[in-house]
Amino acid sequence: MAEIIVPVLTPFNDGKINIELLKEHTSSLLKAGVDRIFVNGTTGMGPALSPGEKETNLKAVLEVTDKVIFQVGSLNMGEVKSLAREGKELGVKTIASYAPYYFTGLPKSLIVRYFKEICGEHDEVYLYNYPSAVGKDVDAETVKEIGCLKGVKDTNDSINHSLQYKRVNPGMKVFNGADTLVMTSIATGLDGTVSAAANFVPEVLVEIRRKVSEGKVGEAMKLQFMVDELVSLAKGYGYIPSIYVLVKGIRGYDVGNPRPPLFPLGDVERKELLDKAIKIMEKYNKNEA
Ligand code: ELE
Repeated sequence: MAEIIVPVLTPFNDGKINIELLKEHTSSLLKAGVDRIFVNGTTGMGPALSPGEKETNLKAVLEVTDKVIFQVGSLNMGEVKSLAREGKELGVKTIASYAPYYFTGLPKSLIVRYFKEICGEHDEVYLYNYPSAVGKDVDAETVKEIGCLKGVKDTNDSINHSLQYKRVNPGMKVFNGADTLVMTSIATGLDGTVSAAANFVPEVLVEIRRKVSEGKVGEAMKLQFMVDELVSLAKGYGYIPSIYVLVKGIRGYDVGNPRPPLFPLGDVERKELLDKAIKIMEKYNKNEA
């Protein structure tokens, strides 16, 4: 069965990670039917966390579940390797990394070497491919050349790009990371989805999967369109800060705040976002869409 993986947000209060809130949110998502927790992803503000904070997040989530993917990427190879080792020591089955970002013009050979070095520290390494954020595409052919990766989370609007990993690397697990392609990822036979929207509407994603498995693709598509509308609304306010508001407003518990420079939304924006989000959900629930 296709997996629904959540890139869990990182709850901050006064700039510090609130471990208890992270644990509660993680438990709630698992109860809602999410399969694995992706720690220190984009939504978790991975690139903005210190190595110590990445470890804090991991340990908090491990107190709740061992169904974890530990994202360790950064621009300091020594730190990346030490986090990979730490993950192994703590019994984490899967780690992941984005490619070294910011630096332009890195030859492919350096990207290949970066991932090979991580594979030297851990048995199960996934690529987190996110070309629009990272500035480089680690495509299926590069993955073949790397040779040791066991999976990829491809945040990419092209489902064909994700399928290409399967074509070229048949044994590999492939997940698409775009919120708008949850249904498509499941229906095309990828291994699942890594969707930020799973933070605030996990049950809807689980329902999309169920509908697809029952062959009710039209109904699944409708739910997907609801997710798309929510995501598009949230992106208008800044996606990651909005996710905190939507979790609290839709799921009913506090998850703290993001950390500047991802500034939290102001009161007026919060209310506006939530009112509009609830209207979207009501419209679909009443079948008016
Ligand atoms: C996605 C982003 C993609 C989720 C993570 C994720 O947070 O680690 O705006 O579609 O590029 O990568 O949410 O956002 P867009 O896997």
